[in-house]
Amino acid sequence: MSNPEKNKQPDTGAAVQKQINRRNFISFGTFAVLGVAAFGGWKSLYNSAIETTGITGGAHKPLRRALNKSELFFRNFFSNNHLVKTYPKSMAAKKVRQNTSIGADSKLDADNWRLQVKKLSGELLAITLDEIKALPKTELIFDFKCVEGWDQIQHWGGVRFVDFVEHFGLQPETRLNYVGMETPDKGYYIGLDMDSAMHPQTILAYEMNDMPLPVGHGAPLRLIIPVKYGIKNLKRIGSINFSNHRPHDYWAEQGYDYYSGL
Ligand SMILES: Nc1nc2c(c(=O)[nH]1)N[C@H]1C(S)=C(S)[C@@H](COP(=O)(O)O)O[C@H]1N2
Ligand SMILES: [Mo]
Repeated sequence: MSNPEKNKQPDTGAAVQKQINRRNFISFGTFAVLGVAAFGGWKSLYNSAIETTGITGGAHKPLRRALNKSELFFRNFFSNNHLVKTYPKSMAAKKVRQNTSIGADSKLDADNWRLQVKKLSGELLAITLDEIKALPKTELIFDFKCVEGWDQIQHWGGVRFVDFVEHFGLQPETRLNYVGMETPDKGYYIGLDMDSAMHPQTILAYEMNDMPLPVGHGAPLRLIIPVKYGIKNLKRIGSINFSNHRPHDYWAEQGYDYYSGL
């Protein structure tokens, strides 16, 4: 059998060199073009406006746009039918980890505590803990996650936020895009997208391990929202408000992701 390759005239040295030169020229050219494009991209990002600090922490505008896009992406994927994994009670930690208590470390005035809710009508509700405890109780055992890198299976009890909303006639308020919550002294505050607040596993908790909530864990009432990192699980809730613009958020102001979803 004859091999056509074998019969081919070998290339002359000059022809090979010419081909190498041509390839070098093309690959160097491509490299140079990509390099200029990358530098241009970096430079326009570098020169782009820095967001005013406030709600989000001073990111360059194009980066913030990308972050907002990814937030929308996750929100679209996020569905209230997706439940966070739960565990048997026996797996819940007996020694529950405690983290910072900004806005919740002064002495608690339990007798005068009221949950203030601002309605769209302008009416201000002042709800007592007994009124909240009278609503159906939901228990939740899930893996609580802090952005600092730890997690722990914990057992909480309280009223589902959806049940709370329904009981106090806050349906019109939930047509807005955001919920804001603050400690009574306004030292710590969080903003939540409405879908996450209305998730069936979001609870206003007044119990931990079947006992009244200890002060260090947010007595008399704290938020437990398993679709978010710990930073959004506000301890010692003083007030709740609803709006179409993002409520201010303590850690977002420090540059953390506003959505902070899991
Ligand atoms: N009022 C208030 N709520 C807060 C915080 C805080 O500093 N102040 N820290 C948050 C953070 S970062 C975490 S991880 C959890 C910790 O809750 P724990 O102390 O019950 O473990 O509370 C969140 N809620
Ligand atoms: Mo945290």
